[in-house]
Amino acid sequence: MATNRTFIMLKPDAVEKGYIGGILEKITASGFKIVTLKLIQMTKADAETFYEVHNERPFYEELVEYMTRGPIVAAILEKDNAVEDFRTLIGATNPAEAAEGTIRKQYAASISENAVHGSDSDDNAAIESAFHFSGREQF
Ligand code: 3AN
Repeated sequence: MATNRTFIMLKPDAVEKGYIGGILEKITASGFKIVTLKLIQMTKADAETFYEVHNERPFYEELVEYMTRGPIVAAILEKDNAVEDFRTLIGATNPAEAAEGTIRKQYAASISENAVHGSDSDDNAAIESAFHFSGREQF
């Protein structure tokens, strides 16, 4: 996996509210290329594994329930400095603290339902991409 790639998800709240098109438009307008993308339903086991790092946190159960209540969009994006630039584009975890012009400022409802995920490091981008996409699905 090249380090100019990041893994992202549009979470169930964003999909439910019909924000897929608006968020993808903002992503591509910000210079990211979509290298692969799919709509999938995460199982409870998927979400527990994906968010294992948070399993001691008080919001872990709520997070697993939220991430499995409907389909998500999973995608890999490419751009110079993709991981950091995407984190800047999505804004703070808590949308109340997210900067103007960020995806979370525009589309996220709350800290627990915050519309979008972006990997926080190149290593995690590779791990999370491999979790959701087989080699044949990565273009
Ligand atoms: P980010 O998504 O900004 O990297 P993380 O990795 O700290 O934030 O948290 C992962 C996910 O866990 C968040 N996107 C959010 O859905 C949920 N989460 C984080 N902090 C809280 C919290 N204090 N209360 C409820 N849910 C939270």
